[in-house]
Amino acid sequence: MARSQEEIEELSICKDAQIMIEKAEKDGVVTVWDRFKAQQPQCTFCKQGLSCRNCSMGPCRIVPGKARSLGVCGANADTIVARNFGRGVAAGAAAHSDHGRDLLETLDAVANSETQSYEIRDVDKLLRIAKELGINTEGKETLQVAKDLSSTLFDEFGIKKGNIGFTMRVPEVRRKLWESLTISPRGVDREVVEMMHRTHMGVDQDPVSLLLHAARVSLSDGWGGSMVATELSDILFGTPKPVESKVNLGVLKEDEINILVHGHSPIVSEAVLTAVRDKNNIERARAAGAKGINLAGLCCTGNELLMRQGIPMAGNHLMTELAIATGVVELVIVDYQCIMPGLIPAMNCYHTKMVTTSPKAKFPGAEHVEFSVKNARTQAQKLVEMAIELYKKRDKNRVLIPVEPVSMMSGFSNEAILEALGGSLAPLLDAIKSGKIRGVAGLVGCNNPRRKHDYCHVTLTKELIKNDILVLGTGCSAVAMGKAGLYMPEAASLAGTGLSSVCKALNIPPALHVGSCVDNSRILHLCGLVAKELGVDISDLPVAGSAPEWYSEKALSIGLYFVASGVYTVLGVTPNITGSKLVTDLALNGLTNVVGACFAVDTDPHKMAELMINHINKKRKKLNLPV
Ligand code: XCC
Repeated sequence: MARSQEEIEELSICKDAQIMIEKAEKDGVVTVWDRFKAQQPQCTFCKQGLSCRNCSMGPCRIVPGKARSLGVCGANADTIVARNFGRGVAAGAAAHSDHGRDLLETLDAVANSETQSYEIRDVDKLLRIAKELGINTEGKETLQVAKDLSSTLFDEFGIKKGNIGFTMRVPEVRRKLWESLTISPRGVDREVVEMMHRTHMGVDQDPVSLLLHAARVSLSDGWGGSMVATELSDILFGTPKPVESKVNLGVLKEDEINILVHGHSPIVSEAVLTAVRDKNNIERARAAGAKGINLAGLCCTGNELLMRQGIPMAGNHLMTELAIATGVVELVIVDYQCIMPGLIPAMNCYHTKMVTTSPKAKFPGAEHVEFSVKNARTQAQKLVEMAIELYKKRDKNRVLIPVEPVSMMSGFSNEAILEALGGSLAPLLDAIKSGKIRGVAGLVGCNNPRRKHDYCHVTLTKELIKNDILVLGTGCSAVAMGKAGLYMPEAASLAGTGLSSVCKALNIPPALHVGSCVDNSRILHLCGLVAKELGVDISDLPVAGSAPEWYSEKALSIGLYFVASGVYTVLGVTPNITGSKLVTDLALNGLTNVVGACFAVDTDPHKMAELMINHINKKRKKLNLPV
């Protein structure tokens, strides 16, 4: 039965989503909300983390305090919950870091002149990062430095000895704390493998020990794999600078060929962009009756293109099927992560084709055009030609572009923030000390059909900026803020007087788009820089993090590396750990005594804001700053 208008408004705060949910229903497209409904009621054992299928004596489902309080092997609820959580963190860290490794392989191929498809666009950053990691750059050719850097970073993935190089960005006091807890991150490959080992039947049964290792895994992602992904993406594709663009489904164009890139890595999307801008292809598109070729992004590969190239953003995670339902999308080109298999039946309702490009992520029903570092240019050309052919099949009677696009600013890398501040952190620190900016919040993560789409992201951001807290956004959270108009300097009118005066002086928005999910490493780095400048630990800073609508295992890793780095983090969706009081207490309280920060969970964005503001005030008081 079709949903009423009220029901649709309960699903999303976004006009484009609301209109398209209705059209999708009419067109017979099954969406994530339909499948979510069909899954109800969901398994309460799994929800609490109390089911285990790590071995074939099971699967087991634990009922604490009852006859079934132990699994067949004898593992109790605490062990099972901690093991499940640890495996989730490991999967998330692996996803980010394997993405980082793809960038590394690309840099290596460029360094060894094995590809014509990519180049080094930010040589200054290459030299800076190489020096930071102890590589001698004196008198060396650029490509030699790139070779040395790639060889150093390859070693770090599985590290031979010691800790990963970027941990030098952390204040010494925190590095020592990590050492004392034996959670200093070694290479991500090693940490993830060790987590899989520990969670095998009959290995680590101690929930505290498992959680500490989960923290170590996450740190090897945040200060390792993700940071490598960010820094190498900047070196290869350019370090982002402030740029204005557009966001929401209104960026799609009725009179042009529309190509969407979806996934995470910039390696494919940058190659597609080059082909889309090729004059001959634009001519071909015109010959096919279109005015041009329009490239737009979805999710994090969209964020990568938006940050560096100003390419418009069609939407975040829950908008991906709805984008197809506009009927104007010729091609969806995907790499990996967050691509719902539900896109395949959705595209089958239209002339749209989905093309997979990574050998790691194939989807039955999608065409596979495999990209490698060497063939990216030719494969991208093939895809653009495919889109031009598909345009001829578009059914003009089934087209609906639901709204006008909204303007947004993007491109706030740490380098760009420093430049906006006149080259040093001093103005930011002064503003924090005076209380004009009371603190900084990182708002990150996904959408989840458990929450009204974008409601928590937007409401929480508005509350924070109203209270003079500068918001840094990444991932799908950033897209939500962009759509709500919070990424334009004019949004300063929604901020408190202090933050608003800073924004007006610098002509920046009160919420800054700092990138994709791997770019949470930019936030970590900034925290490290500020803490070092102030001579304190990261856990002393008036900062907080939040993933208000998270769904993915990557978000688990992100949340945990923020906490393990000393950043209090509020989640808007409860992780599957409530089956263990011990693990839940540790996450929500106990971790503070261990790493100086913990998680909080609340589903109401107003209460989430209150928690974050109270935390920031507490930290300000401790630093003797006005509250
Ligand atoms: Fe995926 Fe990165 Fe989550 Fe969005 S925020 S749903 S992880 S695209 Ni990364």
